[in-house]
Amino acid sequence: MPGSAGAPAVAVRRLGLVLGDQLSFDLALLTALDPAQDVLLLAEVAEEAGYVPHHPQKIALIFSAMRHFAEALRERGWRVHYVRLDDAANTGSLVGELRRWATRLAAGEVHVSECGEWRLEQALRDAGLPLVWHADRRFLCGRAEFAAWARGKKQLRMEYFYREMRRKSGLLLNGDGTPVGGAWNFDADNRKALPRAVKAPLVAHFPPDAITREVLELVAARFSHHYGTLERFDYPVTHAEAEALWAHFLDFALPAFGDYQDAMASGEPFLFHARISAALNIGLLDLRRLCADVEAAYWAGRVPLNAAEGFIRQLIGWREYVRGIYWLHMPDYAARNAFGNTRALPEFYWTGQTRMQCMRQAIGQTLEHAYAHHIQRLMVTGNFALLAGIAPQQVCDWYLAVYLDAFDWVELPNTLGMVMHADGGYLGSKPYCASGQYIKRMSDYCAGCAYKVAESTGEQACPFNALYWHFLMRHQDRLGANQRLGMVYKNLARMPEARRQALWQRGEQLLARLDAGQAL
Ligand code: DLZ
Ligand code: SF4
Repeated sequence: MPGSAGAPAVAVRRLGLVLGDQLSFDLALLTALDPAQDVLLLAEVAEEAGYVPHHPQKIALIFSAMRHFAEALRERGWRVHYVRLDDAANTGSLVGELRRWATRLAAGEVHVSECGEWRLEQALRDAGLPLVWHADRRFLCGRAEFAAWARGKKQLRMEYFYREMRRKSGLLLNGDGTPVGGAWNFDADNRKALPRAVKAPLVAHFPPDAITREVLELVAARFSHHYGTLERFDYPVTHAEAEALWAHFLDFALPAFGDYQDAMASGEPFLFHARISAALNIGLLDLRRLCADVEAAYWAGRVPLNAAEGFIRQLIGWREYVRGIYWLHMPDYAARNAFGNTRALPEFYWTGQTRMQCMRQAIGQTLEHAYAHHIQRLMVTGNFALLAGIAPQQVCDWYLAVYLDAFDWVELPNTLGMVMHADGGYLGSKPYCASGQYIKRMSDYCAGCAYKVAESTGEQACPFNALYWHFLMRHQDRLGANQRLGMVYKNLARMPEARRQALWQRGEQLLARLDAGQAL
């Protein structure tokens, strides 16, 4: 019985650890080890599940995908020790399990892969084990390569890094190395609101199999105190299921993905988004393959350029860029707080109980599906946290906990840098602050809201409006010189003093309510 205590110790030379977000057959570690004589370890541990209150669906996804992957490895001839969360001998941490099994198997070498989190990588380094490290080949740009690109630059910009990655990968390039379509970036063509007549495609479903059902029971019993529901669990847990989700996206959603990438609609949690980020981040899909498929769909005339380029930009541009920044600046990056925010994260982030329809929709679907798309995360929940001056570390912990695809390397720079501008503008040139007008333009939320988006002061006024101006006023020293906010500050300067005062007062009133623990 794998994972059970009492079996006699067998001397093996090498032990390989496969983490819950490293479930790829082409992991460098698996190439280096030999199924005929080496042993693999996968472990479900309380520490990883509980160091932030992960959404129960996220824990279920990882445990189920780990169990399926362990089976698939065994079918390929590997000896796998699999530790279940409720195994009596489980020490509760990955370091503990690695030590226990290294001792028990008298392993001369313990093979591990670069982690997705500084915390865990440090803990493994400090474990006093004979570690052999392997690079994570799932990314296009290695850590050292990114550091070389960033060297000497005071400010980094995704756009220039992205062009490097386009050149490196050869994706969407003409024969002479120029970008297809005459521009590198078609972001301006990714911002259409959703017309009423356009309907989101049907969603692909993944009903739980016996392994997943067992995991769902375990998670329900052990993690019912974490926020989020388990009932609607509907995500791929194997490579084959992830492939099916991907094929569904290519056929049904990618063609319109470019146009409606930033759109939001009530009761439509997924729209034209792929829902593959979690599968990709835990190793069930391969980045290079996905990009090649999207490029092939473009060359075959099945999808427009703004969809193909927009998708590829997210993967080889933004995703790799934030990973590079993470490893370049951890652990200091996590403590950055350029605006000096101290306000606590409002309780309604965990319950969705707010009268703001946009927030209720974004948080509600987060609790139901452990998912919200990038604009909901950036311009609704993120924008509110930025405007309200919430402590960035609390915001980061929330995003890490509630999203299925959130691992520290990708979540932290996105939240701390992009959403909260807490790195002072290192990762992005301007804060993504916006009033209710942006949300109105990109969604149908405001029509169903208790607040009035056209009003900025008074009890019925959309909270985003006054908070937006309050944010700009209170940080004028820091942001006033930012060229990309030039127009906005000009508008502020032109405002009658009485209007400015009224906006400030309304902002103060809203923040006082948050401080008093009231929902808005
Ligand atoms: C997120 C997570 C969870 C919930 N549980 C486990 C686990 O039990 N075993 C494991 O190996 N990995 C788990 N993970 C993923 C790790 O937290 C992840 O490898 C690190 O955060 C680095 O990205
Ligand atoms: Fe959100 Fe304001 Fe629109 Fe309500 S009125 S949905 S709070 S932007």
